[in-house]
Amino acid sequence: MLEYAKYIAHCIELARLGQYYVAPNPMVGAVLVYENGTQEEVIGQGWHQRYGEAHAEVNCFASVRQEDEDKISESTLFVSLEPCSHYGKTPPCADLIIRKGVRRVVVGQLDPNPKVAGQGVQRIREAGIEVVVGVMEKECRELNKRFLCLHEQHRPYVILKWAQTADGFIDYKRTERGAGDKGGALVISTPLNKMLVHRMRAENMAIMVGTNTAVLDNPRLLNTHWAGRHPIRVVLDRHGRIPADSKIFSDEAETIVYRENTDWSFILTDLAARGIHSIVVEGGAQLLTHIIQSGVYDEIHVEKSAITIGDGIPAPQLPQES
Ligand code: AOF
Ligand code: ZN
Repeated sequence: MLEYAKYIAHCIELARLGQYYVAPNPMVGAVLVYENGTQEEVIGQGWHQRYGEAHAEVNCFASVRQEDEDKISESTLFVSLEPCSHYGKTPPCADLIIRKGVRRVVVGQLDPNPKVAGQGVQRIREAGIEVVVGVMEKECRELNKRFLCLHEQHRPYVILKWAQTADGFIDYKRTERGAGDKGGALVISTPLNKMLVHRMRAENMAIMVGTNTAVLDNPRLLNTHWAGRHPIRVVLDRHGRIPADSKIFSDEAETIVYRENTDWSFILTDLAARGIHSIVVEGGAQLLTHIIQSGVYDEIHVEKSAITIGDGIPAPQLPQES
């Protein structure tokens, strides 16, 4: 008897190999296991490697050696997400699975994408193949929390992130770009944390700052210290205060500017319509506070430093535990 959870856990590991390259698609892994009496043998494995390219199941079947082809009909396909049933950038995985004629399919969780949403499983069952759904579902959901948020809540997954001093400030009080009274933005993050911040930029599709941060800090908001892509930059500029030569408009990455409507729920709806499944908000205090008060966010990450500065811009208040 195959231990389903063990193989779905393996699918999740494979899926993660696509982490920085598949957004806004989900990360998906697949394993094909041949069972013969008490013996079990992995005869194929694959994962979704890059947006627009082959799905996990396709790569899994393609990895099967010629001499193992005959074993497919006695094998179980494990896949961390429901196989698709639609013609997208690739043909339906459900049809491929039926054609390959596996004995059983074990699925981590259903795909909430309305183009799939249970139809993949239904089609495979209708072809007479046993389908088991919901193995390691919690772990599969955690893996694709951003993709799930986009399809289930119709907005990107939101992470709020800032660094603060031991006495609760996020920056000096400054009124103009660059040299303030202490010579520019306060550096709170350690080099290690800077790297982790860039990893966060790689893990999420977009990064956002408010007008003051864009004007005073003149940040680039790129991912230069981790693998993967640059995030899409999002900035508010209601009063046209951000100079056109600001680094945020550099051509290394796309930038979305909200000018008229800067309402948080409008922005989330608009980002979702653009297929953006996740966003990190990096400041400043005013924007972070506004979002915390709106209640529409998923995670808050605060880096607390040992330094003190005595006076400055107070860090946002964390929401009260309820
Ligand atoms: C699968 N296996 O490995 C992935 C799936 O544009 P396409 O054709 O790549 O389709 C993208 C959609 O397919 C995506 O939104 C999600 O619903 C599903 N992803 N499905 O069977 C996979 N990555
Ligand atoms: Zn597919």
